[in-house]
Amino acid sequence: MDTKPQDGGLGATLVAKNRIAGDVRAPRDVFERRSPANRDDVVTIAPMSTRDEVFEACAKAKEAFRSWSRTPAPQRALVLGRLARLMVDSKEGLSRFVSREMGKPLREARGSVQEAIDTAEFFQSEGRRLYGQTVPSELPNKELYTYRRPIGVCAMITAGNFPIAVPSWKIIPALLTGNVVVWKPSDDAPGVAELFVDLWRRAGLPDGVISVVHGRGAGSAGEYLVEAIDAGLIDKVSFTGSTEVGRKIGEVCGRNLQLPSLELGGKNPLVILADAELDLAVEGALWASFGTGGQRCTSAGNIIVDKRVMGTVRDQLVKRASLLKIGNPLDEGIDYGPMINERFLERWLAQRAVGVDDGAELLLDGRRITPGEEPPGFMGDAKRGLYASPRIFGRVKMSMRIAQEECFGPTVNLVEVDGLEEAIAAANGTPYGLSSAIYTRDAKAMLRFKEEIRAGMTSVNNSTTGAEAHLPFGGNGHSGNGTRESGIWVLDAYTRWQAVNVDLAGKLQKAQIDLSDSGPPVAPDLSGLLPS
Ligand code: UN1
Repeated sequence: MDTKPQDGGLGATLVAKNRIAGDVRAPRDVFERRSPANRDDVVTIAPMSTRDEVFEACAKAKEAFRSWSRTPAPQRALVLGRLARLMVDSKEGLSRFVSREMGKPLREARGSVQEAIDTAEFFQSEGRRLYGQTVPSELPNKELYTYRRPIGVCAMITAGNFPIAVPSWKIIPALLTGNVVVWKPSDDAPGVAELFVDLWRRAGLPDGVISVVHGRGAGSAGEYLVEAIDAGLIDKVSFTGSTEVGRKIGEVCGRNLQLPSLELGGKNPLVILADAELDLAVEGALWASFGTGGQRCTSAGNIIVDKRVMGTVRDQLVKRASLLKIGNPLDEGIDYGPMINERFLERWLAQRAVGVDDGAELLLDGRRITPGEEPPGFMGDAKRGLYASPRIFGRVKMSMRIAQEECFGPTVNLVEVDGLEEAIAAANGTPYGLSSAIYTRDAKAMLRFKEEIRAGMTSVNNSTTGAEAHLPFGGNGHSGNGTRESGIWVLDAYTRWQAVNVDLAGKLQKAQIDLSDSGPPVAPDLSGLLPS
């Protein structure tokens, strides 16, 4: 890969490329990705793809589909095994690059690379299963089977907050099952995409099986890829991003009779009942709210607390949040780094006035961190980075906009309830249903919560974040369209069932008609029921 040194002693700039069917294309136009920790640090320069390039990538992918889909699954899986080993070997360098490019703390970046390794290892083994079924036939001398068949050209559109883990959830199972991929990575992390695709190449993935088209969303590569659905160039879409964009993609897929995988927003509830182990609950709430600077789709939005323990939870949470160490993501000592981009920062800044207008109480008045106004212990460059201190709203009612609307960033609401019933109602009181959590020692309350919460994922005595790579990931309501990623469940997203029957009778057998057992020898009198 190309890198060029930058002036000013910053890291080298990575030059990312479009790879279309194995060909590296010289870009007509480019965009820069600067580190959110230091806007002077140009981390990556990436091509701004044209519509023609995106369409060409899709058409070329279709050509590659013929041979890749016919490659035996255990052989496809070997590529995943090599990819996993390459990621293990390059984990530290990759993680440092993730931190520098999108701003999550190095510790978490290592976790997100590990998530991709776990996914590759899981699906390597799945390549030796990918089971279908044998099914008994109702006719003699006849065999019935089912097979999973790949769908074709899969368009992947991914977000910048998990720039290697979430793409791996999509690309790895799609390729394992014999599909081909055209990937539009986030413009917040084009360099991570370049490195990831380079590892695929080194792992022996044939040219053309994965193509990358860089660019932005609206009016750029993301939108062109969606246009390619109507042009008949794409068979399946997998998207992680906002509910608003997911809805538009869903509409285009719907009119093309396609079922996309949509992983969308969340306003995730974390419930703390009166009998909870409070230190554990506060620690979980703190991590769920401010881990990754609140920029996970699984971040907690509403902390729903029984009134009997609200005072203690509020005081502890506010105290601990105000002590969080914010700063350079590559510094091992920080709790969270910068906002991923200016857009998230602007929305987060605007959320303050929404909460105040709604009548919520500002328990911790998180602000943009500016030079001269750094909080104690701040370890970043306030002039050059997009930093924000934690915001906590108290006295929040579920009817308020801040309780209903997702806001990526370090902000969380405290909602007071009286007992389990009210807690469940509040937890289900948003249009979303991605992840959720409850802290309690009461086994019956755990059971009730698991059964009644509308979310696709639920933690008991753990935070709302931290899904594992072999469990189904996905949400209900406005959090998605019911599809799931990860584990064996994602196989249904990238394959279609084929039913096969093999007739060995040597004569035409008619299903449902040529039955050797035609039922009991009784003829009920239907004369009163049938028309004469
Ligand atoms: C996301 O924010 O889109 O469960 C994915 C978690 C991570 C994945 C989050 N393993 O928080």
